[in-house]
Amino acid sequence: MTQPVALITGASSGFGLATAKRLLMRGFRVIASARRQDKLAALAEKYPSQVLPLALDVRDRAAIRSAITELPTDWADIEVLVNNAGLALGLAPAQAANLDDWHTMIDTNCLGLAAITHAVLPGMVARNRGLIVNIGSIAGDYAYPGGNVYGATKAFVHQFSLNLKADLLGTAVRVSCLEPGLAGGSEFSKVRFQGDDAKAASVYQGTQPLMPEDIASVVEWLATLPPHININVLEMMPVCQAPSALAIHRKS
Ligand code: NDP
Ligand code: 8X3
Repeated sequence: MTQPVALITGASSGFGLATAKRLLMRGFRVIASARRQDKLAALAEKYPSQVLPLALDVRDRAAIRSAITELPTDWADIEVLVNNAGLALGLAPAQAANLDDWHTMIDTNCLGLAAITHAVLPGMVARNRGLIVNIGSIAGDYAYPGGNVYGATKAFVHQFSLNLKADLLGTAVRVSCLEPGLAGGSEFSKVRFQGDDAKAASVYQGTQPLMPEDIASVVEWLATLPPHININVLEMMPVCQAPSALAIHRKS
């Protein structure tokens, strides 16, 4: 039997890279996609013939369309799509936020994820098999100061996942939205704080956050469940985190 194919976006670091390694260990072949070709090439070198590097900016609709339609025949039947590419930019309150950052987050986290899905989904439906794992976030469920558009993009991921499931009823194609909380060991906070390592490190000070391998192990679990089970939404947090009480501002 040929090894199933997983397409992972954002496979150059963090959750995506850890998930690629996990699925490779489970016998998948991986189409590893991201913008940084050097990182993808390093992964492909480590796993020759098991990894197909795919340099792609998920904000480029035309590039996505041609990349998916031009996949080599033996890589074209994507069994698992992990829509993981995404980012947060800044933590400023909405009234002080950078509008370009908002556009980048919406273009990447919402439109990019939708475009990849739009390109891959028809093949899954035609084969009547497949799994889409969308990486959302607790930020899509719980508001926090400075989360404004980032949280809203992840609320999109949550609802898009559920609506996909509604459309796919009657097919064997599955959709899951995985929503992690505080997670370290990736480039997420460095990107959010524009390369400020000290600020990024302070996010995790005194905590034991989730790590990319933790998220990868849950994706692996989702990808190896019996085919009649669909996990709709899965929220995960480190033990050191909890949904907080509603905030109240009191006059002093
Ligand atoms: P990383 O910054 O380590 O990984 C983000 C990945 O997305 C990179 O591989 C990056 O690759 C890729 N990416 C970013 N923009 C684009 C783009 N325009 N086109 C293609 N690829 C892109 O962070 P994480 O691993 O932590 O984040 C992965 C996902 O998990 C994100 O969607 C994030 O929102 C979500 N998440 C993160 C949490 C956390 O606390 N870390 C918690 C909950 C959810 P490259 O730069 O090479 O293109
Ligand atoms: C990342 C988790 O809490 O920084 O999605 O938004 S959080």
